[in-house]
Amino acid sequence: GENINDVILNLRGEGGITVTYDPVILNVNNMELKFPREMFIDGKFQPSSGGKTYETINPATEQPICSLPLANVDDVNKAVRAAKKAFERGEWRQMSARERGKRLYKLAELMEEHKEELATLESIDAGAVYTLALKTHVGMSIDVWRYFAGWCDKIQGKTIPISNARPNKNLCLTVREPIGVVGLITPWNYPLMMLSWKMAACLAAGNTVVHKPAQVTPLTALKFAELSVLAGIPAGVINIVTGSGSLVGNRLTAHPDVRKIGFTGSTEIGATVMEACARSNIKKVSLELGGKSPLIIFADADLEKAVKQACGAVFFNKGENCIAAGRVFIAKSIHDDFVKKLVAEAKLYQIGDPLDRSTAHGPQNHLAHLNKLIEYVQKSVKDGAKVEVGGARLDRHGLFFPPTILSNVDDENFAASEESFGPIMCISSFDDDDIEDVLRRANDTEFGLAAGVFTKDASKSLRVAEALHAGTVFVNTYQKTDVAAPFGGFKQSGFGKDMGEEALNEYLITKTITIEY
Ligand code: TAP
Repeated sequence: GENINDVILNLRGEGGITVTYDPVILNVNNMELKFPREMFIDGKFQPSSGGKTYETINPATEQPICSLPLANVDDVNKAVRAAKKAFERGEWRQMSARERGKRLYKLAELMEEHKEELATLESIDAGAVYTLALKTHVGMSIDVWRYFAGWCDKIQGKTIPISNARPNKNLCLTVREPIGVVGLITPWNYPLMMLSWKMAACLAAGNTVVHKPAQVTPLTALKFAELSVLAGIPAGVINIVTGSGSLVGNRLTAHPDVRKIGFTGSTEIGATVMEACARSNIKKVSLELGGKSPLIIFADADLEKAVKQACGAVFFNKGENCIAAGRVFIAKSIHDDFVKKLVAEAKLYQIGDPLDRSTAHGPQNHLAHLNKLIEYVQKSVKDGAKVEVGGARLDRHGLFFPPTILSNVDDENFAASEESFGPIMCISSFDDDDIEDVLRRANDTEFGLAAGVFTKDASKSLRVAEALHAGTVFVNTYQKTDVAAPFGGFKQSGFGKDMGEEALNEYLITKTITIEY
């Protein structure tokens, strides 16, 4: 094209590394934003071999941002071949674990240097509020790369005392090895962060990867690919294939040379993914799936704090949040007053252009999702819920849906069990003195991602935390995840952890070596 631009950056002390691509150049958010518009295979940005493209839309303006390759099966095969070659014969496997860690640190540093661009991209592509994108979408992504960069040279096996084959002796040891080519499939709610949670652990363990970002939010993954070249990650180690789940995702899960799938998305697609992994070649798989996380507010809670945190627990990132509190249980004695306070708090969220520094609540991610939210409220009202605030699309340009509160959501209501994945609080009340009953209702879900409780009674909080069947339980806080703490669901919220030391296990295999001497 005419606007071919060579973006060149010199690695400190390591000479120049060049990455070449035909960029989209936008003047947005008081900066000139340059980013790749092609997918990334074997170290090169390239179109789909079939020539097909699709457009990604800015949800704040409903205008297309740029067109991108719609990959086909051949493209996926090519990416897997590149990843396989990089795994079996490339520099990546030969370099020391410490050197691998250095490159991942460098990558984190480059992400830090480019964080305003990454956050701006997340804002225009996913509708993320810019200030939140800086702190969470991009900030936590950088943290997770640093965290796992530090793990590279600390992945160790054991020496194990086994029975000797007398008169000889035996030495038994274990080696923790990478699995091989890993396929990563991620959703649209935190595009860069979901990539990072998985890929950082995956690469720290020494694997190579083919990643399929969500079709509606591919841009930060491509900018990330550019930075990975500058960080010295060898060609073929990271491949990003843009396209649909039914084609690209499906081919990845079925591919005979892919040995592990890390998936985040819905429970329904998760089941399809697990089945394809089983049928194709018994791939290892980890699944971070849907949630309907209960939050219990007891009458003895710090109510001012509980109001703020309950709103945050539901409305954070416009509710497009896997651990969003999907059901809020409020003690009867405080219910009416507490709901009033929640409504007042929900009305404070400043709705608007996600790039505006005073905005707290941006547009929903894409149109199909927004339409599901409208339907969700209608169904729930039909089942007896009362709309306390919000509930309908805003009459303005862009995909805006306000913080919404539904009360009187009884156990049979559609909204008591279905995830909305949007800014919709579903409130039920419970008898102050019947802890067993509210626990039974909180656990009466097929999901088990997160849960929360607010009470000043320390022993009650511990008893409740113990009884709640969820992978993450928050006490007198919510939404407090950290890159060093394992994260993942129970029941149909999936299995396998992201983050923390445990995440490494998802991307390692253990070899036992027994020696006689
Ligand atoms: P899904 O529809 O499940 O999509 C997730 C990813 O899977 C997308 O990249 C999608 O591609 C791809 N996909 C679709 N069909 C596939 C197939 N047959 N084989 C392989 N991949 C396929 O979920 P979503 O709507 O994007 O995300 C919302 C859901 O994700 C919610 O349920 C939410 O709770 C869950 N979620 C969970 C977590 C954690 S950590 N547990 C975090 C975030 C989100 P397309 O781009 O074509 O759709």
